[in-house]
Amino acid sequence: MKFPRKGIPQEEVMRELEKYTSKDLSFSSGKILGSMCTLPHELAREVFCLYMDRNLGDPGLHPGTKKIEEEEVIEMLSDLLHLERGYGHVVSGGTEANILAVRAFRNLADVENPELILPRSAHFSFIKAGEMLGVKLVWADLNPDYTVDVKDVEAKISENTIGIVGIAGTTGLGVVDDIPALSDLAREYGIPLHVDAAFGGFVIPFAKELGYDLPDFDFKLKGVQSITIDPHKMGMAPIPAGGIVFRRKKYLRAISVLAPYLAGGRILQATITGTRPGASVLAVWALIKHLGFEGYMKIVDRAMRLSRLFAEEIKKTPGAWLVREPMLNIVSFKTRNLRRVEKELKSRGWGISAHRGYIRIVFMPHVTEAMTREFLKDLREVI
Ligand code: 0PR
Repeated sequence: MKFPRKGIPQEEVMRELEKYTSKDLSFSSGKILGSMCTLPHELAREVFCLYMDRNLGDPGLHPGTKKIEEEEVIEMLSDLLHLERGYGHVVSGGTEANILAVRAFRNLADVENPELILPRSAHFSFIKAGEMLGVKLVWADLNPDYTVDVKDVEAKISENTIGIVGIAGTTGLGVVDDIPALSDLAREYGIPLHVDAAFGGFVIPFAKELGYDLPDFDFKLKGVQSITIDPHKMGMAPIPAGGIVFRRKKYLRAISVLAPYLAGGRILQATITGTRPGASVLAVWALIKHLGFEGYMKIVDRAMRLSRLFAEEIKKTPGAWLVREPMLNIVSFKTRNLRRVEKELKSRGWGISAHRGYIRIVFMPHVTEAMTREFLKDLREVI
């Protein structure tokens, strides 16, 4: 398409847009079952639209928004993760958060051939981190229950190891690694541990309080030096809103560069992106203030119950079986003739994928019991 010489009226632009976006699945369609995102909470949408001009790349212009990020959002996230004072940012997503953690570990380690040990179940954002930062990825094997094999992690530690990664809510299965054991290992060898709780960060604290038996995963464990926790997943915030929290300021300092000419004077910037949305920070702040721990507990309670209900139904479905019992609100299953089943379900409008060798259903806040039953009906018919 050519860059238009003359513009067209707004209404016409909107009509054209509608033509394209009507092809998208929306979270209110009742059909999206495989996504880790959801329809953002209405308060967050309102705040996001109101403040979309705020730029945290130049915090001197927006000191109020900066204060909310530094002193309130990061503090509230730290508190949720059992840390009195944390250091970090609301970033573009889990990918940037993971990259920042690896970058901090690499810069502080000062070894010539840096290596990062991570579970085979780790998200592909670490592949980007490894490539961009010149860090070799050393993959640790998984146990039969899909948690990382801590003995294999230990066997792979070398003098080049700059850090270890544990996952609290894997992308495919929602599995939480044995983070307490990884933390002990990290302390024993004097290596920092990063926990990727991009998904689990807004699930596990609430699920534990509800009585679900899940391992500790956060700063309560002394070996944990950084955590990725994404508000734009189970936090119900608008995209983009990832989160990175470090235990100590030295990690943030290790990735800061000088931006000498901005409105705030000579400032240090640790994020990958320069210009970045203050609206994301304000939306996250508003949501946490509005929902509180109890509000998130209700959301997680519903999601966890629905996951268990679905898992039990899968067990009763001939030709389908669970990959493993769910730990969080993600249920993954295999079927006979998986490819054909996937194709047929998609042709019935379901937003799912089977690219990992199984179908992953993520019980996000927009997923209802009626949707789940509708899907089960289709699944049984298709199988
Ligand atoms: N860490 C973990 C454990 C993740 O699952 C993800 C994303 C990331 C990091 C990276 O986060 P960002 O995508 O925010 O950078 N996991 C989702 C996935 O791969 C991302 C996603 C979200 C995919 C919504 C599809 C979708 O519709 O499943």
